[in-house]
Amino acid sequence: MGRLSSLAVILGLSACSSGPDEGAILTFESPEGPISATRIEVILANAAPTAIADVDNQRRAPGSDADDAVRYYRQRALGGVVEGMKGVAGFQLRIEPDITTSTDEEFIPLVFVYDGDALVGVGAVEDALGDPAAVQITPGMITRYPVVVTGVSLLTDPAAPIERGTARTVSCSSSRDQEPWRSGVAWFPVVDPARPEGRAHQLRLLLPDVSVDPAATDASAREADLDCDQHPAANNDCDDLRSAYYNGAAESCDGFDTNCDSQRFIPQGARRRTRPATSATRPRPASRSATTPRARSRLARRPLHACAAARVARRTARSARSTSRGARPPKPRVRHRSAR
Ligand SMILES: [Ca+2]
Ligand SMILES: [Ca+2]
Ligand SMILES: [Ca+2]
Repeated sequence: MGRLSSLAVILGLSACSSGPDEGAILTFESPEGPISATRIEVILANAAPTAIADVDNQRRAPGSDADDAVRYYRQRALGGVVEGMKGVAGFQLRIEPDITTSTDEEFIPLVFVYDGDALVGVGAVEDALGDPAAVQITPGMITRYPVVVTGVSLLTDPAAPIERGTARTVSCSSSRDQEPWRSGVAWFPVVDPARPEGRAHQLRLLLPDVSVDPAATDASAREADLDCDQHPAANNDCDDLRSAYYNGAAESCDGFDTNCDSQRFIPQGARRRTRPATSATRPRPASRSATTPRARSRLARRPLHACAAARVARRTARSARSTSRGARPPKPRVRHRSAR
């Protein structure tokens, strides 16, 4: 059985305060197939209901109409790092309690699996719906749980959408001079073939703000503001993975909904309007060539550079789920109008 390499670092749990017969024993499974791993990072999230936030309609990517239901977790205590294994299937570790650090007896362990420096898997003890569940870590008790590890590929392009089986780390920096610090991780587990309706949430873990306190190990008090744009995801940020997007941001004619109002401004060509001229408004012809039917037709077709607004037909996660169950999808409504 593996044991967390440094309990003092991991949970803030003290090895000397606990005996070998207490704590939570986690046994790793990788049902999709073997996942090679050289390092496992365990982070213990706060299991209190008030520390977990569900946010619907988080946009998947800047140019995307799709959005996801997202569940936020907050780190409660440092987990730790186990190194030196060759794979995750069958691996076991024990998390010991340390009442000198935390009196909590429930945590949600979130597991990040690395092969070298590359994040290759994520894992959790899953509830009946496939979402991360809590484990009991109580002095004087042994508890046992399976950890289901699924493969992920780490996205390096900030604009890339988080699809199933992908993950992204989000860094923040308060100023140009400050080194970016790891604000959190976002990932979307693959679908479980045995429970196609399960694992319905994209998952996000908020880590402690070490720009404020370098020794912080508890993110329980952080707002659900993963991208540190000062706009919490629940009510002011349709894209909490990218700091350029939030309610009130300046909108550009770039095709992206920067200010989260579901409207995008798209550069596109527009045709000149021709109105029937009256005798009073009809201009005198400048030349004979401009008055020919062919010249008037060419003038009408000449495109103008314009910015048109299109209301984005946002597809909620709920409607996406009902669609996947066979319901008729809502008819998209897209309106166009010329910019003034
Ligand atoms: Ca935000
Ligand atoms: Ca944002
Ligand atoms: Ca907009």
